[in-house]
Amino acid sequence: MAAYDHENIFAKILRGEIPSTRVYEDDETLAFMDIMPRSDGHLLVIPKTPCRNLLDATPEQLAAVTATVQKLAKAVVKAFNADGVTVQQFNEAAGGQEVFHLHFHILPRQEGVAIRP
Ligand code: DGP
Repeated sequence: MAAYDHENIFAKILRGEIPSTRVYEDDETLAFMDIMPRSDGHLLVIPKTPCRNLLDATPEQLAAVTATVQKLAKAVVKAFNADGVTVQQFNEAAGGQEVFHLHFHILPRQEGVAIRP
């Protein structure tokens, strides 16, 4: 597996070098709106420390990120009056990953409405 690239887009978002719509932040994690939302309210949750994906995440990074994912999954269901929520996570190009900083997608879902491609 390749080394962590400090110039990836989410590292730049963390450093404030490119804009993002931040919706939640704590000492260890950040959440912001996905620039290409596949459902209304599509969020991304990332650790603040360097981590390429699930394959090199420490237990501490994983614990912090998943705690935030659960918190925000509950919050978006409430905020969007959603019927459900999809959580997605991709690892390496072959696994569908495009940005190489660990992230979880949170997609609020409405009954009968497909997520956009
Ligand atoms: P993936 O690595 O396949 O989980 O997809 C990366 C996601 O990141 C994709 O849904 C689009 C989103 N994304 C890519 N570039 C940016 C960006 O500059 N800003 C934001 N907010 N999201 C981005």
